[in-house]
Amino acid sequence: MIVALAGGVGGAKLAQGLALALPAGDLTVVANTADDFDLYGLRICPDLDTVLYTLAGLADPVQGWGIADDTFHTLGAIARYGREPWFRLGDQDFATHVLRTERLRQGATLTQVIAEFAAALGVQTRLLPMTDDPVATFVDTPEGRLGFQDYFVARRQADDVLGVVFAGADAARLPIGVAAAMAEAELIVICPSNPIVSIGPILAVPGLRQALLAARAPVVAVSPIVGGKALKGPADRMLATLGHEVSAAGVASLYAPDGLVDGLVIDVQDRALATRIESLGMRVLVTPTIMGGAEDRRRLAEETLGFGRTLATENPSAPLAAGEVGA
Ligand code: FO1
Repeated sequence: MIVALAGGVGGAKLAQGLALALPAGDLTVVANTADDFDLYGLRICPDLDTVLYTLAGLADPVQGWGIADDTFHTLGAIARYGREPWFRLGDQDFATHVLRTERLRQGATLTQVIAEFAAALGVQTRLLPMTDDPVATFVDTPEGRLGFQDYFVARRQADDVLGVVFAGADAARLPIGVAAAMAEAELIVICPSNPIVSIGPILAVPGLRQALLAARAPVVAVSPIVGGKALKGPADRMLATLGHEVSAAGVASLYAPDGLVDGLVIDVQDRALATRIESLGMRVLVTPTIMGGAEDRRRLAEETLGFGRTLATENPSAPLAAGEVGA
């Protein structure tokens, strides 16, 4: 069994590739929930939904979030009441939020609700929230502390991020099954999601980091920074304003402490960084990492799985078999 940690769009793409590359039911995805928030009385879980819709083949192929060919009549009607429709919730997407909110009010956990949705949509991957407890990301900016979606969507990531807070993380508990899945896994994959605000909150849930460190399986991350730029979203600017190098090597140094990660997959554009990244104590696989459609996703997933298998079995001095490894 393979466990993947994922944020939104980039994480969802690799999760889909892994689901395509593995036998049905062999994948568990743990998704970030610190972007979750309430709007119009409904509980919105953007990263979980992005992974769910992507695995179900429903995701909008252009923006990566929301449902393909959705319409926005409900949001238009909300705007008639004078409410600014700043967060683009489609009509079909609304159904997910309405039913989730109903189930949560009935006392179901988010883990149960997502499992019900996944079953209804024919998704065979086990999709788990990082916690059933409330955790909320806030970003500190020159304008003050902002809620995550205020920063990300309403203000279009225009503010410099000077600090990040995961409110509630200290008291959050891992859902049943996450620690066991990590202990049993053959490989743990950290998807190419923002290391600070997508993977950061997952690692902040007490017990998760310890489970990663204790896992027998190798841990392989895929860099979301290619050629010094984020593939999507503000990760590059966030790394810069938080004092990190904006490169795959900067991502490597975030994941290097305590030997958290055993291997990093970097793009061919970043080949020159491989030796420096390996000096941080992890192996490197150099391969094209920019994912378009399902074929790219599956290929990157297969190469990541092959790299992980090599790390699990290799004698450190032996030549690596999976793709083009090292400088
Ligand atoms: N991202 C945007 O940039 N603008 C939106 O209007 C927007 C709406 C939206 C609706 C549902 C959903 O599941 C996700 C949505 N996202 C939107 C994406 C999302 O807010 C962010 O990509 C994540 O929170 C960051 O991973």
